[in-house]
Amino acid sequence: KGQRPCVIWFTGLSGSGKSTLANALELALLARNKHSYLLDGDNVRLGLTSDLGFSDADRIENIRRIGEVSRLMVDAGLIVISAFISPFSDERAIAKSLLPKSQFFEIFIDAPLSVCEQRDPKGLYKKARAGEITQFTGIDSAYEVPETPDCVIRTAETSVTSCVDKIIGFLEGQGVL
Ligand code: GGZ
Repeated sequence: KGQRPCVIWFTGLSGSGKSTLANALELALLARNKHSYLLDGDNVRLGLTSDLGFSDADRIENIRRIGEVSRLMVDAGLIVISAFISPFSDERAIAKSLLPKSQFFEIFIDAPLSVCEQRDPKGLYKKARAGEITQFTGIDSAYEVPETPDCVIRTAETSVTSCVDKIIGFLEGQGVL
């Protein structure tokens, strides 16, 4: 298939909409006959990084492995959608450094913490506030806001469809689609 393999790297808080948008984007790419693969907690943290938790060191190693796997998948010709909090700028930069500029796009899935906390789809913020979970991103673990993302998607004020349209438009602008 004629496609430019690349990594579409989502970063954002828990509840910001990464998984929702990643799944919707995957469908939109499929509709365009693009061969993509979605890396997310469901298929990575259960296997490749199942030995890791949520300490800073474990997150760093989690993202390091995901960056390497993303590069391998790009070598295999895929469009990779990577959807992890990836809270630290340094590790995002390392993942980016593994590929040419034209094949790695950092997309900041941006929603205020208050909105993410209100959404709380898994009740994790509630548990974090109650102290039942520690080292929770945004509560007692850091999230370093991307300073130079390639694209910013604000999910608090935008529908899923419009968010996906914006990402598709961005990828078209980059010549990926
Ligand atoms: C953050 C946690 C934590 C802690 C469990 N902090 O919203 P979710 O539930 O479905 O997605 C979150 C996911 C974060 O895993 P990542 O691999 O994306 O994190 S990182 O990039 O920082 O390595 C959340 C759940 O796991 N979860 N405990 N303490 N999120």
